[in-house]
Amino acid sequence: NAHGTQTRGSLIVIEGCDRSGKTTQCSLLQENLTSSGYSVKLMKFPDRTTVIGQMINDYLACKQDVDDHAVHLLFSANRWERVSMMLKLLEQGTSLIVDRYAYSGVCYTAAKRGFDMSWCKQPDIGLPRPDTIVYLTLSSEAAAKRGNYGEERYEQTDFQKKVADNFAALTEDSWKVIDADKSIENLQAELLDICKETIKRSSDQPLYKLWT
Ligand code: Z5A
Repeated sequence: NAHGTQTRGSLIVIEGCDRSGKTTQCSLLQENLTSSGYSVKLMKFPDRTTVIGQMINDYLACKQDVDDHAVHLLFSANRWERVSMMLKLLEQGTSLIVDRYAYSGVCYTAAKRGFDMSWCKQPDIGLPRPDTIVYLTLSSEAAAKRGNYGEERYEQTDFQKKVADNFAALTEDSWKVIDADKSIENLQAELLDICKETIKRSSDQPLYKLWT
């Protein structure tokens, strides 16, 4: 900027229920933003490449049973183990496009019997707060028509319905809620505009902490 200080990157989170197209859209965002000259890195939670991520992967693939409380904490720990890298990149001016974050953490666990949103939020308090949260909605009927549905744990329509209700309860005014039942190209155009606007708006703003 005019004073020669480096502007920070933006933290942009894409949330949504299963099969809403988050992964498809996030990769396209990375491609399109990079080719327009933005410095962008794609991240995905759960990050299955770490030791904790592998434990989560075995749980999701139904290879391993884990207590519901313990697995909730693993998902959170999997985010915390990436925070120092995230802060470094943001500080260097790289924007992060993040496929799922703490909001998935809260909404999926809180859909289980005996859990409430307030307990579920606790371990993620203090994570970097996103500059923008996009929430992609998709009806369970539309989701069921998309590929590979029902292979992993959590992929049953009644559970997904509870998750969607939790997202609706968690949504704040600042969230961008977008109907994902449209072509990949049209959805991408909308998301690209949101990302560019966020990067412009937040570059000189402080980065806040989640749920504080
Ligand atoms: N979970 C949790 O419990 N706690 C946590 O803290 C976190 C996650 C972070 C795995 O997540 C599970 O972990 C997830 C939440 C829980 N449980 N469930 N269910 P994941 O993100 O690794 O995996 P996933 O939810 O199964 O997401 P996904 O497979 O990555 O789905 P997606 O990213 O939303 O969609 P996609 O892969 O881009 O697209 C799905 C299919 O639809 C594919 O065949 C596409 O070609 C097709 N598609 C995409 N867009 C369109 C459009 N626009 N039209 C038609 N078809 C499309």
